[in-house]
Amino acid sequence: MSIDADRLWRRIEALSKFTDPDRPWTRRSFTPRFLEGRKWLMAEFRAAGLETTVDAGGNLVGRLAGADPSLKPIIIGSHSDTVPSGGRYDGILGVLAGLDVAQSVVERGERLRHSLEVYDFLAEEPSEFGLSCIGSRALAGALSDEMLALTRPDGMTLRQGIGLVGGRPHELASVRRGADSVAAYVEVHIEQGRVLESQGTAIGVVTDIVGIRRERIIVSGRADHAGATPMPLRADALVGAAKLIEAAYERAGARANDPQPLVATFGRIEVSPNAANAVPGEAVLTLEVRSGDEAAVKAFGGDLVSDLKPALAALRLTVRSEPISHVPPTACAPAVRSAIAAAAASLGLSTRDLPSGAGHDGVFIARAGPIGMIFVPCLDGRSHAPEESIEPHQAADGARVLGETVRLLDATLG
Ligand code: HGY
Ligand code: MN
Ligand code: MN
Repeated sequence: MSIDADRLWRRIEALSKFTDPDRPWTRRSFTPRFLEGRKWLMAEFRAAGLETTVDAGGNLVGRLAGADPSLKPIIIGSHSDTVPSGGRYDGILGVLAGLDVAQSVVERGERLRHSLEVYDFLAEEPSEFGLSCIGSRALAGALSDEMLALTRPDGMTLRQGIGLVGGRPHELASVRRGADSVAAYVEVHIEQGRVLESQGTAIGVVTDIVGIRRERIIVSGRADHAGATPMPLRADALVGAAKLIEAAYERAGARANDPQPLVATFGRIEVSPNAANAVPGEAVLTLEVRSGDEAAVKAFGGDLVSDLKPALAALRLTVRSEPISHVPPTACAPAVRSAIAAAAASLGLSTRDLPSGAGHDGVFIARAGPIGMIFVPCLDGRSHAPEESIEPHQAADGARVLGETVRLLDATLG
């Protein structure tokens, strides 16, 4: 199944240019910029001949009906939102590769046995509501009322946000896919690490996607005058936060060479009153822990807080944590992995198996059917940074392998 490599690259350049001009490459979910990108994408889906809608969960979906309506659909795609100042290719590569594969089917006058659905999942990256993978959670029926009530800083609820992007939050049940309702899900993505590039390998066949747990850790002390409060009387919440951050860094660092390494990040911190002349009274930190070892992911934050409690109490501080989200590690399906490897081999592209340290929508789609992921190398493994970079031939390799994988799965899956 051939794709049009020039068209794919032109589209990647065009969609990435929908960015906040002062901080490339930023297209945050639920913003006017995101909706501009979506409008462009929807027009491209339609022009390519796909039956295109925004589903109740706010996902953009382009569909090609298959010849056998009794078969479950094959789903391909990724996401068009970005992290702040994020990468140019994280997400859009998979959406646009999926679009090109579907368009190539139309142009060749072919009809697949299975319906083919191309998804731009809503808000794969952590959104201003504090939640990620919102569109794929909707498919899995994993958006709880509590999640829908989450608010972003301007007071909008996630329920309202889904409406803002054209979804229908009161009809979420209509997008839910039960167990065994998807023939296969395949996503092309940049690796976001250095393995493929350092080994000169063209294609990564993902074995599994790490588990990710996010917790809010609240350190409470007392806000005081920064000049008039003697050091021994202070209860400085940020000093306690610093102890937690250092301990987490050391504990995760000690597991760097484990068979299932663990990484821990405090990527967000809010201090109040956040003034140069006030002792910090409270620090709210977001801890994110990732590993293929589910038990380790679950235990890390709780152990950290309970072990450090006495040291923080000695600083006149209290500490508590609240869970934000927990997604267990997810295995890619052997049948999809073999199809990807066979597809790459038939195109003369080298492959290797590797785990994904990044999270992806596939972890939710896995509840409805077998999933697989195709990784392509990215420059110096950089991602979630403006420097993220790939070459046109790497994008084309990913799309070609996706097309061939779809062809193989369409021929072999029931
Ligand atoms: O955060 C992640 O792993 C991803 O890039 N969504
Ligand atoms: Mn990302
Ligand atoms: Mn991504």
